[in-house]
Amino acid sequence: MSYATVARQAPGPPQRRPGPVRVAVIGLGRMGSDHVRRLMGDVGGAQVVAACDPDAAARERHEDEFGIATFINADAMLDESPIDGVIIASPGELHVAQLLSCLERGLPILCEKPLAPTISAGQQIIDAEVAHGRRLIQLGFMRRFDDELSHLVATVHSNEIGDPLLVHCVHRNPSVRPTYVSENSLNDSLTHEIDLLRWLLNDEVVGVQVMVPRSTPNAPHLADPKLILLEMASGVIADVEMYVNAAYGYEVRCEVVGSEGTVTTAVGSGPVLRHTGRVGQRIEASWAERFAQSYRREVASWIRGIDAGVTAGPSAWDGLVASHVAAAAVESYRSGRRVAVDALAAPTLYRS
Ligand code: ISE
Repeated sequence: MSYATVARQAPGPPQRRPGPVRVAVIGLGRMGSDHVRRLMGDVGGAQVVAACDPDAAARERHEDEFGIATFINADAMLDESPIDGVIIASPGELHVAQLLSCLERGLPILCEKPLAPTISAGQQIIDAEVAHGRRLIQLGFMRRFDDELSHLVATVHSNEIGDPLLVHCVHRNPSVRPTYVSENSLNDSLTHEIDLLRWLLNDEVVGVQVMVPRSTPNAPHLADPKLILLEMASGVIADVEMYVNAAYGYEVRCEVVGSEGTVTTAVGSGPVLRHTGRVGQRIEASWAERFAQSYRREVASWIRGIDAGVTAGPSAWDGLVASHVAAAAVESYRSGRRVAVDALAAPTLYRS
């Protein structure tokens, strides 16, 4: 399903009062705080009116800097605040209860990945949204709003390179948090590539195999890097290098090999410098920097959707499928074997 897919409208959304879209943010860690800043800054037409987080210092910082009402508890915030939409940026294991609370109240939600910590929990969310009758959840796969990747996808969709045959992906982080475990590069980071492949190829993953080469001394407790082979239903094969302690910077690259040509995302950004016998370009230091514009567009499009009474962008279903494939990747990593990925049947609500 493409990110431009608009939800089936049944029944219509409640009428919104005129004025800026009033947003509540659940979770004031790095992601939540960045969203507050974006909404109070250059994303127009919105205002963060409430936020919640168990951490007192985070609440105080946001009260002082932005003058927003803060709460410890998400349900208390949802009960007491006049809001038009909610951003969920809390740890993944809290998403189910928070998403269900928002769905019960009929509130549009922008939820950071993962949708839920387990597939059965994710299915609960899908069931609740389907029972509601119209989409309310946009999942935070911000790459779908990235210029560079959108051009690559548009080139493939325009058939300019013929039939896609192979895809090569690179996903490198300079380093990761100390609590990161080996599986996280699959059940967290790799979900971006899984979603990219589904968007790019309009196709589903049917098999996955994770290979682990010699590991980097930069993180001796982790199996890092990893090489992941993803087989698509059409026969296209994608390889993904996941390397989360690459040290030098943050990089996401993709090349599609087609029957009539190839298309590749640009390397680095900004001007190309030639100096002292070298040629070079800047590499971003983090995902927040690399995808800053994508996050802005993602949030701006979500706000426009609330204004227009539609939910578009990557769906809860996209989130569930990405987690389902990622779970198969974890199984392959642990067993050392190729794992077949069962097809999931999308409810009508999510079919374009
Ligand atoms: C990390 O897991 C994320 O969630 C970020 O969205 C992504 O850009 C980063 O590369 C991942 O490692």
